[in-house]
Amino acid sequence: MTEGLTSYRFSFGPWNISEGADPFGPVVRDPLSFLEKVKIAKQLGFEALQFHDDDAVPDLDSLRPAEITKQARATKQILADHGLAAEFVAPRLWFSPHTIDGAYTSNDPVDRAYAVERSIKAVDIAHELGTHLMVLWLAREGTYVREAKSVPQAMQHLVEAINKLLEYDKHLRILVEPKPNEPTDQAYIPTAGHALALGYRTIDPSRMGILIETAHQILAGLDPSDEMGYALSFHKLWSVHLNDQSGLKFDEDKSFGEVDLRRAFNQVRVLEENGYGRNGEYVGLDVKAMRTQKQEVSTKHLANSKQTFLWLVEKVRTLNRQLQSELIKQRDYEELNRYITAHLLGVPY
Ligand code: XLS
Ligand code: MG
Repeated sequence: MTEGLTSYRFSFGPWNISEGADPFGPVVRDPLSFLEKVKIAKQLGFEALQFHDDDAVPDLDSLRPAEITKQARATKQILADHGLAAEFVAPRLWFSPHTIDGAYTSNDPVDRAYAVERSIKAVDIAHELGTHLMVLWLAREGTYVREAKSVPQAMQHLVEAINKLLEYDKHLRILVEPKPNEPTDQAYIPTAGHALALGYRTIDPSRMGILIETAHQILAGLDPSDEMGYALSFHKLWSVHLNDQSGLKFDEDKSFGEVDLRRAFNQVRVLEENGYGRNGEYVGLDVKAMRTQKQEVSTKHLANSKQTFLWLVEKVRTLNRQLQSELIKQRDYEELNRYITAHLLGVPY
């Protein structure tokens, strides 16, 4: 364990303040402008925003390079005016007609070329926003029908696409965000292990990292704190998307710790015990406001997730380590359970 206390810095993405539409019903809240979202981020004590390329430059595909640069600079100015940073840029490779059947791994070479071109534009935007980090959530890289694609071929396409990005910008660092399904039936990169191995096949593994999202790893049937610990052990955990998830269903992006407080505690514990945040990593959230929230209280999921994280940091810091080691030595894990429960509940042990 590293000495001294980490002072955590938080981030979220503009898509985390949303209007409440779901596949079965329309929006229920008014949209907020980017500027309003920036003000909320500041008010709630966040220090950075995460971006999809078109959060920074709307309608990106219809703009000329000079227009893209101009808009990216305008976005950067708004951030600078409010003392916020951009954590990363993620190319949105799941909206265009060119990405219906996958992006980097589409069966159509024209679509694959689109995906790389679009990602290069995202690299340029990241540059303007002052970040070297790009997140790849590989939304449509996967299959609905197994026989429609070849996994080895898809891996080759993925590696080639990533290599082009690494070559294009020598400072770029890429974080793969694994997810096992949704929107595809089966995604090619479902876990930290898959993401890590993919990185080692590229031309520069030292610039390939991982972003772990809580809900995604629960959907993969794994414990998010173990996935984080795994990535940390390779020094590859460069960002997180904290949230929560109730069982195996659609990706819920619930507020952090809302479903399983102990699971949340263990994520905070593994981050804290392994010095996460000391190299400038942000505590990123990827949380969704419930459709039932009224307009005026539609950012509480952000405030609550951050608060829960900080409460749990206190729980980690006040854990009786001597008792923990003693119980481990005795192999009395049932007693360890009881102690952790009492500690989390704040009742006398
Ligand atoms: C979706 C992802 C998405 C990424 C950013 O499931 O979590 O929000 O984090 O592209
Ligand atoms: Mg995410």
